[in-house]
Amino acid sequence: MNDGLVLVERDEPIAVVLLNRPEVMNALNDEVMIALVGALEQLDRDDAVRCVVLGGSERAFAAGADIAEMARASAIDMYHARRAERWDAIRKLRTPLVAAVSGYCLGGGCELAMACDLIVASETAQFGQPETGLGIIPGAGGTQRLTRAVGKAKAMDAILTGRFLDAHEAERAGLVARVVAREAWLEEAKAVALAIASKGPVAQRLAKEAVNRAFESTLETGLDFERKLLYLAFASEDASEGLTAFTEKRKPEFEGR
Ligand code: CO8
Repeated sequence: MNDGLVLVERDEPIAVVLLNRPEVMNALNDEVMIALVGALEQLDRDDAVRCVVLGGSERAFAAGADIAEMARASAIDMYHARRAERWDAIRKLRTPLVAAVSGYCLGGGCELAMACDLIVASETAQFGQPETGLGIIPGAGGTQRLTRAVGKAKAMDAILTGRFLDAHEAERAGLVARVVAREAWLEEAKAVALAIASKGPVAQRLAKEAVNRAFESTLETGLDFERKLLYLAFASEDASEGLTAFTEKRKPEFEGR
């Protein structure tokens, strides 16, 4: 059980997971991360859930790792806390993950949003990696994922000066997929999740894997990987159903097989 630190609502074919530590702007302490990863892994194993929305509150997606917790920690405490394993677990999820970001999305919060497959941001969203102001650096992918998303110039600006990117700048820079109205941040993210959930589930998982591989391989290796996953997709019942349904001018009924 997670003591309400993470709220999970299943509304098949999607599920919504909300961080719930409002008194500290959803700061990510160990308890929250354990509860979050547990909830996400459970949903990931559930075939009825085809896309997950991960959000915070209107005021903050998450204002970073818990600074009070880190202030008490030694380097060896950090090492023993096995935090990296939790972040690796998020990276290994197969189910598409949509970050619904409203308000502050900072430090580990920004890293968490970037660990999702795409970000839907309220016009109120503020993205930042302010760690150097605390005398540390991003440690859950901020220097790597932000740089890949927005390029060196903007990443250096954000990480070295601590400047926040608002939702529109983040969208222009390639960090955010869509900017939506303040009051619609969660509903729009759910609509995106439903659109994702309406496609072939096996194909969605393979496509996610293929896109992520683009960051870790040469073009030739990536193209080869994509082709192999396409052949794998052809072996699925979903592919037979999707292709046949088109020729029969009807909506496909995917089973995720
Ligand atoms: N950790 C703990 N508590 C926090 C955090 C945080 N990250 N952010 C906000 N809070 C708390 C505040 O202390 C305050 O508590 P209290 O009411 O008891 O004083 C409450 O939330 C409300 O915050 P503010 O009063 O500061 O609200 P403001 O509206 O004035 O400011 C800000 C909002 C701008 C978000 C401000 O709170 C802020 O700057 N927060 C810190 C942002 C930050 O530096 N984040 C980076 C943290 S470091 C990090 O994330 C490293 C990741 C490494 C991951 C490694 C994994 C292996």
